[in-house]
Amino acid sequence: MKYEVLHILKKNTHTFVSGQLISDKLGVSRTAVWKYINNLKKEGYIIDSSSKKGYKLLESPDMLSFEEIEKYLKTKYIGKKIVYLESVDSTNNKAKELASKGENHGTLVIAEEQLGGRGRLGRAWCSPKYKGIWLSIILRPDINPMQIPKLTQIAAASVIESLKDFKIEATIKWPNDIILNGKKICGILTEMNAEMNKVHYVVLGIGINANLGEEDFQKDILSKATSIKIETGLTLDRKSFVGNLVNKFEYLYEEFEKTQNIESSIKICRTNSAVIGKIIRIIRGENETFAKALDLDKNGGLIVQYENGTRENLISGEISIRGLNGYI
Ligand code: BT5
Repeated sequence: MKYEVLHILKKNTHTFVSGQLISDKLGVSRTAVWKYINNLKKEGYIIDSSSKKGYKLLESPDMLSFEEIEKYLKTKYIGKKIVYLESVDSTNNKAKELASKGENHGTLVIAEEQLGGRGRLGRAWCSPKYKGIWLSIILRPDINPMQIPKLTQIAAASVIESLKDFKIEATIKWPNDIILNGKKICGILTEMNAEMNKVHYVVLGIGINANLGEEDFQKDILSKATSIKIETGLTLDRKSFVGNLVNKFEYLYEEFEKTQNIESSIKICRTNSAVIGKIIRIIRGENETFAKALDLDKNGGLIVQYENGTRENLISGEISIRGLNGYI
C-alpha cells in the first residue's frame, strides 16, 4: 500500500495531492495515508506535507527499487519484477534461491550492498552500500548448457552500449571484465543450474563500480579496480543506468532467443575489445601460456594463436593483457 501512495504522488509531482483524495482512491483511512507517508519519508523520500493542501513529492532517494527504475524500463519481461534489497550476501545467491523456487524468467535481484559479493572461482567482489550497481538477472533459456558463455557476451555488450549512452568509452577484457583507463569497472558472473542437455535456470550477475571513491576499495585491489566516478569525476545516475542497461540487455537477448545467434553482441564485443590484437597471458590453474588474441568466434569464444602458430578457440577462462603498466 505504501508504494501505491508513492505511485499517486509520483503521478502528481510538483503538485499537492490531498490526503482525502489518496484515502478515497486507495480505500484506506487518512491516518493510514499519513503513516504510509511517514514510512516513505523514512526511506528517504522528501515529501512536503500541509494540513490544508495534502502531500507533494519533492525528491526521491537514490535507490534502485522497482518504483524508482520503472519509469526507465522499456522491456517486455526483464525487470518487470525487481526484488530489491538494502543488503544481501550476494544477489547471485539470492537469485539462485528464488530461481530454484520457480521465480520467473526476467526477474531482477538488486541490492544496495553485498556482504559476500562473489567473483568467479569464489573470489570476493567489493560491493559497498549505495555506491555501485549490484544486480542479478534470472533467465530460463531453453538451450543447451554449452550455449551459456554466450550470455556473458550479451551482458558485456549491453554494459558497453549503456556506458556509451553516458559518454563513457570502456573496453571489454574477454570474457567478463569491463575496463576503463586500464582498470576494471565492471565484472560479470554467469552461473547456471543444469542437467547434461537442459538448463534449468541461469543467474547473470553484473557488478558496476558506479560512484565508489578510492576509499571504498580494499587497498589490494586499487591497482586494478576503479569506478566511473573516479575516472570521470561524474556521479552516475544509477537509476537511469540500470533502466538503460536492462533495455539494452533484453534487446540483445531477444536475438539470441529467436536465433541462438549473438551476432549483434559479438560485433559490439569485437569493436570494443581490449584484447584483440594483443599478446595475452592465458592462465590455466598453475599453467601460464602466451598467445596473440586474434578475434572472437561466433559463439563468443576467443580465437588465439600460440607462438608455434597453432590456434585455439577459448570458450571461457582467465587471461591477462600486457599493457603499459604491466598486466591487467
Ligand atoms: C568478476 O569476477 O569480475 C565477477 C564479478 C561479479 C559481481 C556481481 S555483483 C552482482 C552479482 N552478485 C555477486 O555476488 N556477484 C555478481 P572475477 O573475474 O573473478 O574478478 C574478481 C576479482 O576482481 C577479485 O579477485 C578482485 O581482484 C577484483 N575485484 C573485487 N571487487 C572488485 C570491484 N568492485 N571492482 C573491480 N574489481 C574488483
